[in-house]
Amino acid sequence: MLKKVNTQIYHNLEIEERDNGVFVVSLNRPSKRNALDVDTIEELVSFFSGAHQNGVRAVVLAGKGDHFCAGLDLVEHWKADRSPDEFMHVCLRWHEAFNKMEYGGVPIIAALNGAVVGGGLELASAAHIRVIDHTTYFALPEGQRGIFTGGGATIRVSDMIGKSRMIDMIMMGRVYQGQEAVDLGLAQYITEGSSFEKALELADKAAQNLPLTNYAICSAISHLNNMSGMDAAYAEAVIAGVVNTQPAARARLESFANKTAKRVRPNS
Ligand code: 1HE
Repeated sequence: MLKKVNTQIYHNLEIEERDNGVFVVSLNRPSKRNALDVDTIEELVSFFSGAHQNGVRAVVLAGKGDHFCAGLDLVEHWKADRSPDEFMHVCLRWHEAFNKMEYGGVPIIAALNGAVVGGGLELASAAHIRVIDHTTYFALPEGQRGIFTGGGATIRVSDMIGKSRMIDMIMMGRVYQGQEAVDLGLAQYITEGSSFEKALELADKAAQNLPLTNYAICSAISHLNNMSGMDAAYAEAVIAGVVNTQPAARARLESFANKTAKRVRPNS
């Protein structure tokens, strides 16, 4: 049975429920450029751990204010003067949050504006779809700050743009934006209007897919990519056995068979 999202327990995130199971999850520390402190990461873990069971069908992930996210809360980190062990455990909670996002089975559409830098890019890269507008820019300033990535950039950013481009970004502080960022694979969509409006439109569209189909898209593809080819082929067949025979798909298949379903046509 579906539970419900308790929006009251979140403070560093603002959670807004819209129609058809679409939720807007916004980083809500604009005065700190939505820098990721320990509490924000815990709220991300909490929301995304239960999202599918709580009836969340698609998420728009956004940042309040002019910047999506400035990455690790550098002031908190500096003040805490952490030991290696302490910071390793901070990073493990980041991985917990971002893995819950990537593998959680709920479509996450990131609406990116302004700075998407450092850990902000790591967060964005755990989303399934990234939308940018003319304000958005990507960077990995860790090299210049005397630190390194710890929230999965070595995995997800290098997966998106390739290892050598990621090395260049973090070593040189290189910034990417606009169509070039899309061409490199940092985002799938660029819009002339606001990234938020476009992300909402895409989330509404994703939410119209069957939940089990979205679960496979937003979980299985990532898992399968971690496997050997032989294992992935086997696991894909098992997943398709479950998803492609779901009773909820019968009506959609029938409407194709009786020629009432929309056909796939080229873009006009
Ligand atoms: C912050 C942070 C932050 C802003 N941690 N407090 N990330 C970075 O190296 C990015 C650092 N931030 C920036 O380069 C700029 O702040 C921005 C380009 C994002 C925005 O510039 P701007 O001019 O709009 O804002 P600002 O004046 O720099 O900052 C406004 C406030 O936000 C200010 O706080 P205030 O109390 O003095 O008003 C800043 O201190 C605060 N702020 N960014 C803490 N990041 C798991 S490892 C991950 C590794 C990383 O992510 S390294 C971080 C990389």
